[in-house]
Amino acid sequence: MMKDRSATRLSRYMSYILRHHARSLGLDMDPDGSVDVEDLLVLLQKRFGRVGLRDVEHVVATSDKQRFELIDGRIRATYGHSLEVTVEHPTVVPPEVLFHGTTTRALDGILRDGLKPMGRRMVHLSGTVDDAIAVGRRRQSDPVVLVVHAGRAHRDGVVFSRSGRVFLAENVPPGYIGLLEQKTHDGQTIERYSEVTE
Ligand code: HQG
Repeated sequence: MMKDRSATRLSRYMSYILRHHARSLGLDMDPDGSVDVEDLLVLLQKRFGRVGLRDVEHVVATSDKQRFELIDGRIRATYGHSLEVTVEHPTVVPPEVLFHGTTTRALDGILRDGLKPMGRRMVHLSGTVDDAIAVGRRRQSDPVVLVVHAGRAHRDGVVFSRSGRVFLAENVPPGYIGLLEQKTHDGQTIERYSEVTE
């Protein structure tokens, strides 16, 4: 079986292809974002040498965020696309609060314009502070964590859907976004939501 590190490298490259570059790399991608897994394997083998269907199946089955779906020989990324694809996710009544990990640099824009999909098709939100911190750490070691008042947004008509443990929305207006402050007190982590007021 593959080592975790190889599985992560394979998973990252699969995400890169299936979310962003399938078409420019010459893969025949359906409108639902799926490609023939054998065609994907050819690209993976070009990059990594010996990679087989079992390795891809391993990555799909062990992806902590259920990043891929492999059905009847066709594989697609479940979220995160910049490519124009239609992945139907069930709409959900979201938890009262969701979280979003981001950078200090992005903060002004987000508080002014709300959360926008930027380079992707959807805004991605986390169900836990830990997940949001992990998302933010891709860009900044001490990331900013935002609280999204998803329950209130949903009641006001913002549509949320869900892909595994990732929550999705087309955008989140600034009125539903606050800052999370995390403080450690006597060894315990205390979370406090603070609304951002001008
Ligand atoms: C920011 C990974 C300025 C937003 C992650 C983020 C996630 C704004 C960046 C998933 C803005 C976009 C997606 C505004 C949003 N002004 N900046 N109005 N609105 N932004 O990578 O959420 O692990 O497209 O805060 O874990 O970081 O690869 O989105 O910093 O789940 O499966 O613009 O991708 O999933 O960055 O990441 P991204 P994201 P995987």
